[in-house]
Order: sequence, then C-alpha cells, then structure tokens
Amino acid sequence: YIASVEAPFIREMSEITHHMWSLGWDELNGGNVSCLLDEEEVARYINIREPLRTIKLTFPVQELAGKYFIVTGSGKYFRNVIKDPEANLGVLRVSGSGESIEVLWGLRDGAVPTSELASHFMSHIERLKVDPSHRIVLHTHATNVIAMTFTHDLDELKFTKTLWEMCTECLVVFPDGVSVIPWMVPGSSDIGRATADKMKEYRVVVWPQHGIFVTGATMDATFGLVETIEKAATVYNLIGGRAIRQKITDRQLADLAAAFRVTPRAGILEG
Ligand code: 2HA
Ligand code: ZN
Repeated sequence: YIASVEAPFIREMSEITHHMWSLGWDELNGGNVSCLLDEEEVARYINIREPLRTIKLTFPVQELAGKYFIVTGSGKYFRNVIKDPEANLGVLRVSGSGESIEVLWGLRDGAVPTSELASHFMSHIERLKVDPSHRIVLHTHATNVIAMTFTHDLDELKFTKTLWEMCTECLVVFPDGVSVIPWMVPGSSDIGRATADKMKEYRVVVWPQHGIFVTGATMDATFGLVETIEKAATVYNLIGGRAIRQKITDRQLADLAAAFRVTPRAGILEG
C-alpha cells in the first residue's frame, strides 16, 4: 500500500479541519466531519481485509451496511488533525449487519469515532435517499450562525429569509433554505434523529446556541455552503438590529431566482 497519509481522502480531511480551526469555528474538540468513500478508493491505500478492531453501535444502521467512511475522532481537536491524521481521523466500514463498525485505519490508541456519529450516520441515510451524489456531513461551531440563534426568530422559514436578504448570492447558493431544530443535548441518538428528519428536505440544519450541520456531494460544495451561510450570519450580526435603510426586496429575490434558474423554497417570499 502507498503510505496511507498520502490518500486524497485523508489529505482532504486534514486540510478542511485545519482550515475550519483557523477560522475559529472549531475550538477545542468542537466540530466533526464524515465522508462516504468508495471501496476501490479505500482499497488503493488501506488494507480492507483486516480490520484493526470492531466497535458496537448503540443505533443500528442497516442502510449503511458495507459502506466506507472517513470520520473525525471523538474528543479530538481539529487543530491537531493535520499534525497527526492517524490519531485524529479514522477510516471505517459499517458491518454487514449494520450493528457495528470496523476500524480499518487510524483512531490510534483506542480512539473512537465522533460523538455525533448518530447524527452523521442518520443524516447520511436520509441524504442518500434524496441525493445519490451525497457524500459529506460536516458539523462546525460557525461563530456568527451561533450568535444569530440568540437574537433571531428560530422559525426556519424566517431564518432562511433573513439569510437570503443578507447577501445577494445566498438565494442562489441555498434556494432550498436552512432548517432549525430546537436546542437539544448533543451527542445523542435523539438529536441524530431530529437532525436526520430535517435532512429529508434540507441540506442544512442549524442547532441553536451550538452550530450547524451541513451536507453535500463534495468538500468544496459542503464547505462553500457553510461558508456562505456564516457570511450572511456575519452581516446580520454586523447590522446588529440597527435601522435598515434599504434592503433586497422580495421582488428582487424573485428576479434573482429567475435569472439564476433556482426555485426558492415555497412559503418564504411574498407575492
Ligand atoms: O465534537 O462538536 O457537538 C464535539 C461537538 C459536539
Ligand atoms: Zn458541536
């Protein structure tokens, strides 16, 4: 095998975690990423015939049986991934029964996958049903999105509309909008289920006073989506409730959607 750390999927995870840490979104052990991989892609760099160990899941995922993932480790710091990918990342295969995972590479020294594995796996299941090109689930503590959940109405249609109004590109980047769940205890199967339920219809789920879950087909698209939402939230916070003298009108948002051939989620624009 070619040295595993040369694998493009390991390099990509190392680069994106480093970048998000440098943005200040992933303090301490905040944030987690998982990416669905092809068997052939994994087998090129990693011995897939001899799992290092098996970990039992508390939530079975039959739908993902036999699928391969690269994930960040529980309690691991994004800041450290690039320095030591093998200790901070893991390549896994879901067992044939969907009741456990086999560690094929990484998660050195007995580490386990992200504490949010339930939200990741359940979200992968739902996104794959509606988007066969789906591959990535990314959770991060995007600072301005968190701040916005303190002052803005948490109704997801209102939240989406405000984001669309903050920067002209937003409606084009996420015409399907963002969803919001109530505050919940992180790391549980319950928050996993609530997040995945939203993923049936949305690519983005905001966790109030915590962060954001974003999904997509590629790292560029997925990261670009969270970057765009965080930018809009930053503008919202910079305005900080001061009187708005001019804004993008609903008519203009509709013109924008028509020009870029996107369909805004129903029930948000007036008229
Ligand atoms: O990895 O971000 O939501 C720690 C977290 C939990
Ligand atoms: Zn978190």
